Amino acid sequence: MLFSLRMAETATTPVSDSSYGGIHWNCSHSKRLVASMKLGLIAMSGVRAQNPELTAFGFTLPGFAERSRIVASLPSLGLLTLAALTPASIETRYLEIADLAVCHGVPGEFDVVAISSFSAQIKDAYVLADRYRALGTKVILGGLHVTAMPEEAQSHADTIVLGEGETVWPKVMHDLSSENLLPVYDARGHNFALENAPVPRFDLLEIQRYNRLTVQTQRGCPFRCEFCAASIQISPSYKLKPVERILNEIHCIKALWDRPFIEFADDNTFVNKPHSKQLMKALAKEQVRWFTETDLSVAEDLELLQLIRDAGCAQILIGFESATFSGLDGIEHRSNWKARKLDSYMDAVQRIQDRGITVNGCFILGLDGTGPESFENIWKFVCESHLYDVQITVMTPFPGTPLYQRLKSEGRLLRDGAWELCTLFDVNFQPKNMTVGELELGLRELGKRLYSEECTRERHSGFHKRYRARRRSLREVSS
Ligand code: B12
Repeated sequence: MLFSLRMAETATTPVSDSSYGGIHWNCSHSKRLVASMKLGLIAMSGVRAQNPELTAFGFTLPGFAERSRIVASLPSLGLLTLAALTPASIETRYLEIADLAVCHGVPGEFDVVAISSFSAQIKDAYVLADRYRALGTKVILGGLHVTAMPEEAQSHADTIVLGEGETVWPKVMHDLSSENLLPVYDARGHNFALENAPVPRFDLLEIQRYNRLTVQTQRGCPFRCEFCAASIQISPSYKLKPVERILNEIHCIKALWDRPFIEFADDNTFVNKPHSKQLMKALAKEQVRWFTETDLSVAEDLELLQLIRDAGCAQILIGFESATFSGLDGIEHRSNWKARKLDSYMDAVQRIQDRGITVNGCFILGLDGTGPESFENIWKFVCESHLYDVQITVMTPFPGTPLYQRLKSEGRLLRDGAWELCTLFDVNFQPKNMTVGELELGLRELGKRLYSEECTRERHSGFHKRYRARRRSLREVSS
């Protein structure tokens, strides 16, 4: 298994109002807890790839392993959010399990556990759920995978929750207390308003274990990329969290960690430009560093770019997906937006990076409109665009996505139900214009080139050189 193994266990400590800046959501836990019920919130939390050659590759390449180490330390924002909606009468603990193989039996003694996992570790989640149920502990399962595969999940749980957890969690807790839990709580017909978003219970974390924390500023995305398996899967519409709510969360984090690093857990942060600008202006006063994912349209708004730069941005990650028109054609279902933007890719990278914002460009390997030549195309694009960082992943048919349905109906899934391969690095489909072996080799070879120490150093130092030169020339023009 790839990367570090971790199992953190943090007990709920009742907190006083003052330690959280008087923000109500986090502080609703009474000091006079009469703990009648013990709830374990358990996050499956590893970062992994199954293919042993890829695993070895992951360990040996610094650029690649570095990013994985960083992201591997993120907590489950979903569970921390539900914790904020859990009544004070229920004693709540938050745990993470990175690798079930090193966890014998079950961690902790609980009356009920709520387990969250994405597809890649869902089978481990099921094993854990079965172990708990064998001991008489009630199991609640929810999240993206469970929402996509409800029947499968139901056979490992007393209760499953489909869709956004917030809309039904208070009822789940009520029914739990009255020993009346239902087998299914389906929130998919409800659209949770982020105006009502509670502040996640960051105070449940042993904060020093984390090198960044997540904050969600919105859910969904107006685009419809065929492969997307993020919050678009559970959010009935694209919606924004009010800026004051986002700031509340950041203030709560700062009460625990004065100069935090934040990762926005959004599908596409800067789609709505007025909201983005309002958020950036507010963030500029907060002294936090942050990272997020977005699309290329940021490059078209110079005012926004300046605000992003001034607001403490460490890096933005942009889904370029492919370096060719044939690769992009048709992947965004609404208006073929990504294909239409291809001609502006190079300029966009330059415009963003000229403002001192580093771009991590993401490319998907194995797209239907690409063949073995695509690896060289990406390499050339990365060199010519001077991208600061690059992320390459393999096209992945996550359950619930249009891509999964299409590949299944075309008979192109190699192992249907092999969710452990949903890692973004393992190949589990028959590529259209190359063999599986060519795709795996292409990933490894391109990875070796892109993540070599030399190439990474050149990309990074090239960025700084170009940025300094641009600032010098701007100074000369203005003087
Ligand atoms: C932070 C993050 C991580 C973190 C934290 C994981 C964690 N334990 O939550 C880490 C770094 C560990 C991680 C690991 C991986 N990740 Co990740 N990650 C993300 C990221 C950036 C944000 C997720 C997030 O915080 N969302 C916000 C919260 C509020 O939403 P939520 O979790 O869906 O929770 C809501 C509901 O689903 C529900 N809910 C969730 N859990 C539960 C449980 C119960 C009991 C109930 C009732 C309700 C409920 O209620 C919540 C509130 O509405 C997303 C990308 C993105 N932009 O969204 C990718 C993403 C989720 N990750 C992804 C992947 C592929 C991985 C890895 C496989 C990478 C790898 N190679 O190892 C692993 C898999 C780990 C696993 N457990 O299977 C995919 C998952 C797709 C899928 N459907 O499986 C995403 C969408 C990225 C992508 N490119 O497609 N990831």
